[in-house]
Amino acid sequence: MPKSNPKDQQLEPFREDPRGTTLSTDQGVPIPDTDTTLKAGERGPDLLEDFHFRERITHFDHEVIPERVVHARGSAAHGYFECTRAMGEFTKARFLAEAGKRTPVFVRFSQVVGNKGSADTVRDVRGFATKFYTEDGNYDLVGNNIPVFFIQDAIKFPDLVHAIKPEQDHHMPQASSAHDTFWDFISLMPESMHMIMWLMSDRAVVRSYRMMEGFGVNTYRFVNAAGKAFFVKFHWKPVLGVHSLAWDEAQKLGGRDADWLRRDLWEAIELGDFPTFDFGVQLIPEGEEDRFDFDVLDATKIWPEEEVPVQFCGRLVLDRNPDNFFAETEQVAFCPGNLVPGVDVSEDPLLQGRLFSYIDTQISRLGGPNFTEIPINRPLAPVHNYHRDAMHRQTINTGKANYFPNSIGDGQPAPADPARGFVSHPVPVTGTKIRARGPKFADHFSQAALFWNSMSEHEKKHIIRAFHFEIGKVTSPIIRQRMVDLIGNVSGELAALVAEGVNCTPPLEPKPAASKKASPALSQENTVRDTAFSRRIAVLAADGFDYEALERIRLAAQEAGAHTKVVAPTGRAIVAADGRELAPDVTLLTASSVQFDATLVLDGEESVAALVQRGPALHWVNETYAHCKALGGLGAGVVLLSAADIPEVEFEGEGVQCCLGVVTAPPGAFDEFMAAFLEAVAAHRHWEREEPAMRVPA
Ligand code: HDE
Repeated sequence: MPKSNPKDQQLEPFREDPRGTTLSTDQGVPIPDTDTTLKAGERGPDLLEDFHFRERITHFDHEVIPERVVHARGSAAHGYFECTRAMGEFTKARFLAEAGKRTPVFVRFSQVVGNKGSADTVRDVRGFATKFYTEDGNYDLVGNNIPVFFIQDAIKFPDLVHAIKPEQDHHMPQASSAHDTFWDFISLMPESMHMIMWLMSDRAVVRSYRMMEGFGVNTYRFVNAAGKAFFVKFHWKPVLGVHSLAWDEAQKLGGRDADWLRRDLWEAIELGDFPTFDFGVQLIPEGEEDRFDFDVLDATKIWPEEEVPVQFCGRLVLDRNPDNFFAETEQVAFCPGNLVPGVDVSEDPLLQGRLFSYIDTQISRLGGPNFTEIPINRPLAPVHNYHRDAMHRQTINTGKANYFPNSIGDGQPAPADPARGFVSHPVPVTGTKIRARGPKFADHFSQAALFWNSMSEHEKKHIIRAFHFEIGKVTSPIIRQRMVDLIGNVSGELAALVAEGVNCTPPLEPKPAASKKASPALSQENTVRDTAFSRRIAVLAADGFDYEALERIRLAAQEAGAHTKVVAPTGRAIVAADGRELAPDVTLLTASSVQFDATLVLDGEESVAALVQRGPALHWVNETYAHCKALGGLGAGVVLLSAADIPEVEFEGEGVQCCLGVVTAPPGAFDEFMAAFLEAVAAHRHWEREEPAMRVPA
């Protein structure tokens, strides 16, 4: 374990290494027998005096704590944030003060809707919460992978969450928005329309936590040493690009490996493929916020990157898995109100409500106000104050002075020097007490249309299919029609296409598109698609495979940073054509194509002849094709592709053939084949294949 990270060093005394220790009770009494209860005679009954038995059962009975009311399912990692550009001009935050400065972090990624045990790959928003252990105390950036939110005002949050969670009578469906109560609520909440476009897009079906963006969503303030403030929006950009699963693949993964995102994060860190994100900010100087057609305080709006560029100033690297899921991932407590000097809140009404909610919920989830003393939540900065007592208090405050001002304790801890401490930015506040929002908050559709206009053709198709699936599952025709009518405010064309799939009438008088603008930064088509780093490649092989081909393929993949796994028909070692044996990594009995980014069928006539006889091998190839992933056939491997009726296979050509991510080559053309194949893997998906894929029975 790397211990150079100061947070790791702080956690060290709390870690227990069981090696060389003796079993004991919680009181430290050594216990020689932990398997048999103390009884009156061999056949019992048990004796109440058995304190070891009682202690074990009592502790077990109370092991479960409430799960988070939202974002219950998540996974986390330790790492560091490195400032890459000094930002003193905009903020006095010390973690951004000089290039090269490192700050330890703990990041928790999460699903929003499902329970703690729900599947990772459902259509949902993902949480992206970062705790920076800075020298000025903990700073939490509690964001999501979608830059806007469903509602403009936090007071609506309980309604939103009630509507999207399983329905109250039968508690179904789990971890899904595809049901009546959610769409009933949304169809009555026009302000949610922009967020809904993102939720129906590929952004909500992430391939990996390592391949999604993060956004602060709410608007905050940066404040520099001279007291000048800037409205700020925060961005995390994954260096591997923003990538998504195919919808059918996501659903199948929910059964094949419900821990898909959790496992991906864990394994990537164990393999040294450290998840890395660039950190950037969009800044609008205070006083200039009125020149935009959106209100900077409205969390249902983005600041288009073409209008307000993202300025990069840091890098996040996650390089250590937690030691204990409960102690760290479950007990970590974030709050958007955990701020450090240089970062302040704005008047965004969604943010204001969040400031109250997080600590409030943590008090009941973690059993009282002392959760800040739990090791993962402890700041690295020293803590001195007049908080006392309450459940589970760890600190032993000495002396008598538990109040301020005091003379008995020399007036200490004393208030910080304002130049060093946190001082709220002096925002002038005037106005009449009123329940209302600013006029620009009323524009609910132009940015929803901006998003739609910015999508590539295949992204648009995915959005339409997502609407068909989600609204199609709504049993009430009235709700379905109301949704179609609402979508009509974004784009008449989209509403008509949705109506077709859900048995509704297109809006009678289609409105013109709510905006004609587009923002290229919103399309995943424009993301990073030139690296096969950390991708998982399945290599199908059976007895008679070409060992040399395997070695060459592995080497080429390794050089590109990709990982290969040999998939054989069963767990038995397979024998190569030259007699060498190989233990497979996984088998057709245990694994599925959806657990890989690409599939390659190895050369070897006997091997391929054996695979052609197996339905699961044909299905594997078909499914890889249907999910638009790179598919390769080397030498005789092409025969399996042809047996699976893969439409793009070019059998007649000479040399390496590459068509829509299907790569074939004659025996021995390893280098050219792997160059083309890895390029196809790097492209992530070949969505152009979706129409032909409709013909493939996978
Ligand atoms: Fe949260 N949110 N939220 N949220 N949120 C919680 O706090 C809340 C919102 C986000 O990994 C809860 O400790 C309100 C936006 C993340 O532990 C709770 C509102 C964004 C996480 C809460 C919002 C988020 C939470 C539940 C509306 C993106 C998981 C457990 C105004 C910027 C953090 C907890 C982790 C968790 C309240 C909206 C992100 C109930 C009232 C917008 C990533 O306090």
